[in-house]
Amino acid sequence: MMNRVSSNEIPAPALRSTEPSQLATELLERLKYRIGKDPKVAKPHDWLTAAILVARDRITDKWMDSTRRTYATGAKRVYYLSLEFLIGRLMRDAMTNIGIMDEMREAFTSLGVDLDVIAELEPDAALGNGGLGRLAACFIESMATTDVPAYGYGIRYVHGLFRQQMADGWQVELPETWLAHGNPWEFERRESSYEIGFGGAVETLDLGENQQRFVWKPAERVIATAYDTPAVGWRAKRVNTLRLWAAYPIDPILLDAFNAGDHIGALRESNKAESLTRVLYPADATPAGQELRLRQEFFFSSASLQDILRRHLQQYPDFTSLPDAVAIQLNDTHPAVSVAELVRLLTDVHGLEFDAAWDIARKTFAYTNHTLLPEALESWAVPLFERLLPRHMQIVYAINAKILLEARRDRGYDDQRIRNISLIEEGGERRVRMGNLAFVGSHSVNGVSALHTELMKETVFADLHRLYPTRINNKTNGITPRRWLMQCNPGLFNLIRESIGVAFEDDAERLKALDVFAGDAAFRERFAAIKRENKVKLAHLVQARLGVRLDPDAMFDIQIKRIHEYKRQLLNIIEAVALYDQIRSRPELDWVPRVKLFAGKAAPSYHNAKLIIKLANDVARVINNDPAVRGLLKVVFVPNYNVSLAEVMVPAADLSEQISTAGMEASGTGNMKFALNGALTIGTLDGANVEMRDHVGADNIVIFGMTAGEVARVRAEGHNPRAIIESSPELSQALLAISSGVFSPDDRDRFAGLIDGLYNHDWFMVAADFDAYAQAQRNVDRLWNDKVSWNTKAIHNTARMGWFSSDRTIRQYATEIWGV
Ligand code: T68
Repeated sequence: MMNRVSSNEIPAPALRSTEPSQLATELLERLKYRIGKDPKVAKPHDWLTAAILVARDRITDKWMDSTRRTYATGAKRVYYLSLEFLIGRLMRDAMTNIGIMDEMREAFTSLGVDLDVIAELEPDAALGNGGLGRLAACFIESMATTDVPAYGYGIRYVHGLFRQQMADGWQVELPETWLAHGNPWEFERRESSYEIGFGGAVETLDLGENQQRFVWKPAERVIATAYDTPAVGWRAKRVNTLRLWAAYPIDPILLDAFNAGDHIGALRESNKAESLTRVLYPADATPAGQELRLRQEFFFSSASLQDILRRHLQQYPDFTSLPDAVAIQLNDTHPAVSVAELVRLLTDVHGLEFDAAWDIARKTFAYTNHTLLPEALESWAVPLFERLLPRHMQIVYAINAKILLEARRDRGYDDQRIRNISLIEEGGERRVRMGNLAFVGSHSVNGVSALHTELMKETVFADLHRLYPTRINNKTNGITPRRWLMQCNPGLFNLIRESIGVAFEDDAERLKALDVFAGDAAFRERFAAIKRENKVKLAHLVQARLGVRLDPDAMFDIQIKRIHEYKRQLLNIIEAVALYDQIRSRPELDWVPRVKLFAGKAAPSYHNAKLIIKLANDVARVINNDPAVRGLLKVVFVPNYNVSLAEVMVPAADLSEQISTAGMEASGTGNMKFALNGALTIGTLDGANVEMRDHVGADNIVIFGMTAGEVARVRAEGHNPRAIIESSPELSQALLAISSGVFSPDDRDRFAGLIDGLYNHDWFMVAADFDAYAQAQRNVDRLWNDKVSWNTKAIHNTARMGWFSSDRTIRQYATEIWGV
């Protein structure tokens, strides 16, 4: 009848006004009835919870609309399976996307509370290690923004990525406790629970006529319970679901044992189940290896697939329609066991023939690869895999037999090629290769930058690529411009709006309109002033946390990312030492004042990465306390890098360090965040840097060093790093200073081994690229001295980075892989 809300009904939150007074009323309501507090006694955390509940309630109606719309239209659903979602804080993101940020701030002011102070209390959801997890978080936001009906599936770790503290310059890991104050964003779904099995045996039932049925009888079982978080897109067009699984015991307490006095034993099962989802593995780029990790991978894969199949059967009579109704994206190989699990569920549980199930699986799955590092490719020892997942082992063998037969019989593959494509690595300990399983079980296999995708075809997947030549495709990574421009850099965002209007808010490529403003002196001044304000903000943070004073007029040169030898923080530090030497020996020259900032975590077991952190801190201490370079060079390592710290550091950068050994960084996404916020990049031709150069123009990025092809050639032919070092006086001197203990007087040999590695093999081409890097840095100095030219280039970077929006990436996945 009437489409208006009657007076005694609660208006849908989406229809409620966003007047600050209305929001203030809602805040007080939540405080009283949901938290049970009077405003007079409310603690800051109570206000945070109230704010999140107000935002969440407004999102919930949209959420239900979106779900109804997906059912009604029979739209294809996308499932993004990822062991990691590195979300960070959600409140600002949600409020910006539903358009109540400013009104909320006003509402809080009217209640005598500062929203910005409250917002700082929200813990980061750090359910990821680095780029891979952050990409998943950007994708979740962009899938909602571009109106793709999608679910993210992952694990609700009780402890996310460890907190990093410094003890005398060494990294110390402390547990992270993001759930300590509860999580007002999530909805627990007790009704969405599934049993997950491990171990046991497989029974074969003979059905006659050569027909068999297999029944897996697991020895252990746990329950997977869903926790849902709404994921709201820009302008709240759509709200999708991030569904994270937690493990619970089937019997919370063994009463017999308890009653017999074994109080600890009575809880053993319960502890074992819950330990499954307790912690995120903190190693990036190296496989975790342990049994618990394989358990985590299978646990979340199986729960997600059972959930997907249940939902499918609510709408369709059987599974023949699965590939038309469902697309499942595997974020790296961590969920690759899903390929075998889907075949098992379809055959053993739902009674399909193996060939039909295999056909459905292949049409449904797609796989994204994020690394070529051979040591980073996941594989599981056959005995472990077989013990934990006996039925899946059989299925892997069955798939393998099929693939190898086709390759040998139809394509004439010889023994060597067969060995390369096999799902089982032979020779020595037999292992299940998860990359090959994901490859053969998917209709699409994508890399994350153009270069990386080409290298996939030439290296790890060469023989599989020859067998399936249309399967590998490229989807260059992107970042969400909401978090990485609008929210983290409001000054720049407002300047852009004022200058080119609001169209870029819905289409980042419209940032192009900013290009002409690079020629406008007044605009350049304002652009530079905003950068300076962002630098002041970062300087305050560094002063408060480390007691180091930074001059916001110095060049802020920033490298923030996981600490890894291939990312070459060491190259950057050695260059700082060389620069320090030069400034001291020729103080009369016109040096450009620089602050070199670092941040990033090392995997707890990665010895050299931890040593590199210690080196950065040792070098920083010496340089920052030397009056001879005061005001010209500072080095700072900011502890506990996370998404929230990135949101302060990225907008404050003048220079972005993207200096990985060419061919080793699959894409990088930090590189995109910096350039979008008006930093110049110094970088190698690696990952997405190559495409960034194409977009921003070769004049607006500083490229140096060996190419991926050159690195491969030198590695194959062997090189003589010692000779290279000896022919570079600057480098020799810097290395001598480090290895002889100039920066570590308390332990002069501390860095000797690290530096020896450069003399002896230099696998990451630190020595080989040093001179080119140092020269590129001096070119950067020259550019810096011409402020008009620097600012012009910076503006071109912002204007031309729109293509790297994750909205573009998601549209490409949607049309070219998912068919939605
Ligand atoms: C990163 N990979 C790539 N891995 O290094 C980076 N690995 O170039 C790329 O931009 C990004 O993925 C997104 O595509 C990772 O971040 C991990 O974090 C990881 C975690 C566990 C195990 C292995």
